Amino acid sequence: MSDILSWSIEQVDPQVAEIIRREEERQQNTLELIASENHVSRAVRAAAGTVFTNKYAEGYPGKRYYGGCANMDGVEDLARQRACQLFSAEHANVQPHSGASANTAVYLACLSPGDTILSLDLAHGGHLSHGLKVNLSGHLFKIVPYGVSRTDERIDMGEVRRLAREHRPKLIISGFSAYPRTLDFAAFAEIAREVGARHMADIAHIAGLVAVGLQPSPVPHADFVTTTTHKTLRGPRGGMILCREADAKLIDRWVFPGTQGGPLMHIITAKAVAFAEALRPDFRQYQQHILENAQALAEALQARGYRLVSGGTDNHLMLVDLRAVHPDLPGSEAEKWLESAGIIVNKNMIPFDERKPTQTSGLRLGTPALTTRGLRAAHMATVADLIHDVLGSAGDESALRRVNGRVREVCAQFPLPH
Ligand code: DSN
Repeated sequence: MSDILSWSIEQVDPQVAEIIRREEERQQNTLELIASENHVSRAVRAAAGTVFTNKYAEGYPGKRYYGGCANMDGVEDLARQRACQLFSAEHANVQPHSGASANTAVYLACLSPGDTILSLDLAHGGHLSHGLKVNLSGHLFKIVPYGVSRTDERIDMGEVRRLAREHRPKLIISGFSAYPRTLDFAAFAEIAREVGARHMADIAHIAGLVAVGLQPSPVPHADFVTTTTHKTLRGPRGGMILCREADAKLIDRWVFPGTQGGPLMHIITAKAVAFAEALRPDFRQYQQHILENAQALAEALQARGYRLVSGGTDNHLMLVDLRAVHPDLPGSEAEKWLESAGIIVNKNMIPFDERKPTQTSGLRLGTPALTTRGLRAAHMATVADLIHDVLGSAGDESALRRVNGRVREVCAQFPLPH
């Protein structure tokens, strides 16, 4: 056996080893407020680094295209069963490589090119895989967007119904990438039934909250439920589809061979472990803390003069309209200043934004990752102060350095779980 096979990353590739070391240090020393990110447990990370990466397993448990798949079947069955238990679903496909892949498989399962999809406007919190022109969804299908109302910045179900009646979509999507309010999945389902459309709920952001019952579940209402596994659910980076038994074969076929080849079995192994973690009682407590932290952070920011889109949040994320406090500061600039101080966020369009998507008037903030590292509601005033000080710094380097010192103190107080 060649020696290199047992070398460490440091020995084989010092350059990559050094970048990994820097990334570990970055994650340890920054406050992660990107609403779609999280820090996985040691067990999930270990599972993703197992020998399951070596194996091809096209097909599904009991029906594989290659030999040697007994353990692949074992772990994929566990992942599927646990996913079904977690979400009270009839069928789970755990093979999608990502949320976008999961969505694509659903589109191809129930639409033909040229068919109409009704989905939340990207500029109002929708996701690129729900119909962006340069994404497969917008390229293959006709997209009719619904938005939030100007008055309360919430999705207006009357408007969704009106658009559905007018455009007769084949698929209605409920779900978002940046929307702070609870969705009425039953109302979406009722509209879909009325116009003869199928209904897909994309719960990528709120999956963890849904799993423990702190956000309503679309599973009883939607034909297809898609999600990623790495946001509030705190598993490895990947996707999943839940559906009824009646659609199981169709969905499975459109994941493999329809849109994917060999499944990433090491990631499916890590999904199984993450689902085991999510089935434990302490996961509900974790989700409860995410919500409490989001409420506390929202209130602390409002107390410092910031306007939140729709006036607050029901979930793990909030959209900060910077204009109330800093009318001349675009989100793009704010994001950079915050990063220099060790606070990681993303710029985000706010509904009816007058700035370009590359600039924006808003920031999206979320609490799943801070909650994982142990911050609680009482610490959110400090986080709001740090953000407020950066945004009021005019980008002054010494002010940003000072905030960074305080950020590092908080990070040291709440080390990452591994
Ligand atoms: N990029 C993810 C998000 O931030 O919401 C969605 O894919």
